[in-house]
Amino acid sequence: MKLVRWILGRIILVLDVLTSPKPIVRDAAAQKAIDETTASMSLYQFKTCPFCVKVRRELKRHALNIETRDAKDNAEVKAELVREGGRHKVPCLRTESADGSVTWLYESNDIVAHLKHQFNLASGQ
Ligand SMILES: N[C@@H](CCC(=O)N[C@@H](CS)C(=O)NCC(=O)O)C(=O)O
Repeated sequence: MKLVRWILGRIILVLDVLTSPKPIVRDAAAQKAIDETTASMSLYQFKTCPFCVKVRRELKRHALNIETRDAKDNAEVKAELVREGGRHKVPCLRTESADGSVTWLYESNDIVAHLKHQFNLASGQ
């Protein structure tokens, strides 16, 4: 079972690389403004989780530079997700506000919808 999961994981990664979306290009000022906001975000994820791949592809497509944290192999990151987010489930988007408050958003569809709304992104943008 572990081997099957490993093989499926590699297939997912290869397909992801082969069909990787092309990032949109913004003018420097617009990208800088977005980068300043996304600097306070991180995506807790597993490398081969298909839901995480889906979110990472959206980040790439929309040129959202959000740090990714490995909640599978990094015990510290995993513990942080469970302790502060409440569940060991990925993907999960952590956002720290200017006042220091932190939100944890689970569910790939919700994460993508939230980012599209926050940055006013259309599908092709
Ligand atoms: N409906 C969720 C599904 C997420 C999901 O099932 N993630 C799996 C990894 S692919 C997970 O976190 N499993 C918990 C674990 O392995 O401990 C989404 O779309 O984000």
